[in-house]
Amino acid sequence: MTQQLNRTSVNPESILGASAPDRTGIIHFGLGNFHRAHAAVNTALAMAAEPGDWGIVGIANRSRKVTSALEAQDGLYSVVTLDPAEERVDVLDVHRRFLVAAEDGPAIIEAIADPAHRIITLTISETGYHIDGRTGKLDVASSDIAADLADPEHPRTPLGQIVAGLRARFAANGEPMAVLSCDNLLSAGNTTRAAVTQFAQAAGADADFLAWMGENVSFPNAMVDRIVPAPTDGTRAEVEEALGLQDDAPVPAELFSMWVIEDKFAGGRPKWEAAGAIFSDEVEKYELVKLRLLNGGHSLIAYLGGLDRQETIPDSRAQDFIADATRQALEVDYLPSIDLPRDFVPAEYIDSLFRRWSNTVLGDKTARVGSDGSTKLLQRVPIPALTALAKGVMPEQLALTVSAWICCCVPPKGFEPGPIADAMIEPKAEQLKAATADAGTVREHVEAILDAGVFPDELVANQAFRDRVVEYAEGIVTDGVRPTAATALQR
Ligand code: CS2
Repeated sequence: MTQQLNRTSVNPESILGASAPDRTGIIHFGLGNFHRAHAAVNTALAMAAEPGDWGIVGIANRSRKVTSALEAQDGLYSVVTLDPAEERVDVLDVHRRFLVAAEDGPAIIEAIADPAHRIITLTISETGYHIDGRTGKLDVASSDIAADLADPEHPRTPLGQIVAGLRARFAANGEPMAVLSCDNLLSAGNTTRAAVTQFAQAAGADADFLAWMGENVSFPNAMVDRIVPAPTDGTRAEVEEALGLQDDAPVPAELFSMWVIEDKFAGGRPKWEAAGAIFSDEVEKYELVKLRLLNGGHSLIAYLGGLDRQETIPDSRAQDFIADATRQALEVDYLPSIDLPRDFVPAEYIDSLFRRWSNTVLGDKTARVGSDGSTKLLQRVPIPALTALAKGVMPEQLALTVSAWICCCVPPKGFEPGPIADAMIEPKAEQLKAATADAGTVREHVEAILDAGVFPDELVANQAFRDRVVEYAEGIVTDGVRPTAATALQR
């Protein structure tokens, strides 16, 4: 029988970075694949370069599945780097304790109050911030947030737990702290600060606490980037082949990794630059480049690919009609909306994206990228679309992105988008299905979705844009995705 990966079975030479000291300095919300292949790797490497008390307390959202697997392996797991030119397996040893947000509220609040902890990092996905698409503010009516606001001392959401934890910290010692979002958000730090502050205000926090938070809790902006698919049986097999060990929590990832961070850490930080992270005063520009070109392009590839029944992103991107639509989306619709960082060469960046999207060894799934569309598109589409519309230009590929998302994830009655689209998870599916219950035609269906509060009013009030989204959805339903994409391309 193959031995389990743990501290005694693994060869120390395959451990990435030095083993962290037992003391923890970072509390991380969202123990998913992305965190484990990105910030965790950077932290392990940073500690190898400069030892420090930066072990991580890892908090899973709901289930004990990952935390139990990691606990059984002394917190160790492997990252399998899958690149056409290189494949490698590294073992990470940087998490020191595991909790589950839905169940361990008191322990999480206590951990945030503990002055040993100086940074909170977040990968809770766009959905975890509960942003109201219409107003851009915290959606206090969403059921999870409303439940936490009704009982703010026993919160179950990351936002509620951060606020309760910071209030306890203020009361206990008032030590400074940084809250670092590692999600694909516009101005990630500012957005997180706004969500945390709005939650605190709605929960009745007093002015002294809010003033302390304003001065002592920093929210650095950051751009994060690494394509990390969900693990498969193949990932486990790679680990077993490379290490001769069984790993029940491995993570596959591409070779590319990038992290651009604003250097605003009120309580100190690991030497992340030793791992390749870039500290920059142009973070917001990098965030836009990545959010619009990579993530915006990714969404279009996923929805066109889903409708074309392509299982993976490289298979989708290999279809000429998808590559052409994506290139036009990037060059014509997204690029003009971005104030570029110094020395940034868009053509090189776009070429590198097409290379990364072609990684067949990685085999990223179309359904992964297509999931959570309502909350992802809110970050990617509205501002560039409004920027183009203000110049009198119709952002054809952005309209097509929205139409293709609707056809995949909340399909009009009688339209079968196929198994790939069916596998995409849409967090607002119930709400959107209810909103479209009375729709008879594709136009009525699409308009009901546009009016359901996913996007800002200013965008959905634009009649020309609405008409285009309707037209492309009608085209997809009647003629199919390929002729419809051809129409959009020729305009
Ligand atoms: C993707 C991202 O899920 C998505 O929509 O665009 O997960 C993407 O793979 C990462 O942001 C890459 O850094």
